[in-house]
Amino acid sequence: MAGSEGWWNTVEAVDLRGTGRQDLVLGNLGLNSFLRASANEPVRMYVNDFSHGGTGNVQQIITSYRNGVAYPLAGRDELLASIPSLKGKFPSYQAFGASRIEDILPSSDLAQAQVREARTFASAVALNNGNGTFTLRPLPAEAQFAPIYASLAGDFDGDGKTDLLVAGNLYGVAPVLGRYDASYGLMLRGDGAGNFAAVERDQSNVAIDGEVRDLKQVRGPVGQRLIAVARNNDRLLLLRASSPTVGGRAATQTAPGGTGARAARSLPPRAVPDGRSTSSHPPRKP
Ligand SMILES: [Ca+2]
Repeated sequence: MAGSEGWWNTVEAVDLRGTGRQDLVLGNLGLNSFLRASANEPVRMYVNDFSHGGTGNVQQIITSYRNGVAYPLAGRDELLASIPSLKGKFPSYQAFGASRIEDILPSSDLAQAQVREARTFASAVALNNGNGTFTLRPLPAEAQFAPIYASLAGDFDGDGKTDLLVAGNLYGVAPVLGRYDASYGLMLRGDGAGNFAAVERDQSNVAIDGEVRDLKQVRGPVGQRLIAVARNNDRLLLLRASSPTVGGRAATQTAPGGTGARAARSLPPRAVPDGRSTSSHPPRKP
């Protein structure tokens, strides 16, 4: 797909519209970042052994556009730490000023660098047109507040149309960017045609903190639908995803208009892979 270069974190293939074709749910960096990317002003990453250290190590330099000019994301101190040879060229902050990457590094080093470009950071769905092409459709603004690293499709409100649960966050990033922690998981109600609308948290009861890295639907002991939430450096979390009713149709048990997913309970400590047992998420009563 032209112009779809991004910092994609996750892809899920699922028939979102009942067409019999697999659409894609795509988690990207999101749009709540210092970094902005567009078709004409991509974020670039230059990778090369700019320090000429001879150890085979490479450095990555990210640039983004501000007022029509691409500047390195890293400041003088950060660049000098990874490329010490620049100290002679930029003895002061004043000398560094608003240098472009072309002002900082020799053209030969840049010519030999691997360059990667990102042109969109919006998390999206890609709708399968059935002729080998896809149409990229960004998810709503509420889904762009944080990077998405996991998605799960399912009919969570029982209206017969496929909905989405998305989640993510990213803590280990450069100070200039700040950590991406705005997501508490988000339920997106599908209209069956590839459009999705954010569901308020007080309706969805979805409140997942941490760095979510995977979502999977599982069955509980009596057949109830549960969503397993895998988080970096944290316990596995189980959410309830509606309940079967007479006739087997999935229906919500939350407040009217709700979407049916709510925190069920954390796994008992013995089932926690990392052995930690303290709980910051006490069970919620229905
Ligand atoms: Ca639905």
